[in-house]
Amino acid sequence: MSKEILEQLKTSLLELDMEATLKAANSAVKGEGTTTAQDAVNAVSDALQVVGKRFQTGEWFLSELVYAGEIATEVMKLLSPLMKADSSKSLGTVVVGTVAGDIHDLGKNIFINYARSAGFNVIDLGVDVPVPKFVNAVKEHKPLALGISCLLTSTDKEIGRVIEELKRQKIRGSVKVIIGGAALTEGFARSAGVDAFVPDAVTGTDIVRKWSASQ
Ligand code: B12
Repeated sequence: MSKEILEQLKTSLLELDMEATLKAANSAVKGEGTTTAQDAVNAVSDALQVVGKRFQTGEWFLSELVYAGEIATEVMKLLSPLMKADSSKSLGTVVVGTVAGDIHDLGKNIFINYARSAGFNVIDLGVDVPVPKFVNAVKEHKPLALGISCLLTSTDKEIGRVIEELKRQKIRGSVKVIIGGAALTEGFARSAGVDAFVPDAVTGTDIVRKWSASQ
């Protein structure tokens, strides 16, 4: 996969050209050139940052935001096989979901890919996950970590609610909580009482790997 393919991936997505974007992603999957799946994921993420800005400034409308999201979803389906590696021994279980009221899942799915390829058993609760579903999954699967994704500032309070419910049910001490997503910051993470906030999926995987090693 060459730099040109990554540029093609980015510009095609920003031109909302599904066919050309998938063609560029296909070349990436076929391993033409030297760059990695992470480079391709970064190219998609960069393009989506621009999509977000265009939406924010009113240059693009909801229909364009939705279609860019659909293209990115298809691209991630093609890229995810590249992020998977064989691992015979599980490093532990990680439960992951996107908070209630939020249906963004691209970032969550990238983290899941990386965590699985690192050797974790990942239980994916999906999107729009209500507090009881997070808490029941912790009770049922007894994971090493609970990963929560949140892209909307209107739904970030859900994270504090999950923490409160884990405390109320006296299981907060049994699980580490890691959060990620565009709406979140380090300061928010501290006030919500989680164990870690990460800006990207690779850092997130490194942190759960460290938690697993120090068990
Ligand atoms: C694509 C997109 C959509 C798609 C989502 C498709 C999908 N399947 O996910 C669709 C069209 C559905 C959508 C809908 C909406 N969206 Co939207 N969307 C985006 C956009 C452009 C990209 C998000 C994305 O996927 N980025 C790429 C991924 C890879 O990045 P990421 O999610 O941050 O994930 C990385 C890290 O954060 C981390 N990570 C993420 N989660 C987790 C979890 C764990 C456990 C870990 C360890 C790590 C981790 O790892 C990832 C990889 O490194 C953003 C713009 C932006 N700048 O983020 C707006 C954005 C998030 N959306 C926004 C809005 C307003 C909406 C809508 C409300 C629009 C509307 N009026 O209807 C709806 C909300 C629907 C809902 N109820 O959820 C706003 C939010 C503003 C705010 N501050 O709250 C943004 C910021 C756009 C903007 N600038 O205005 N959206």
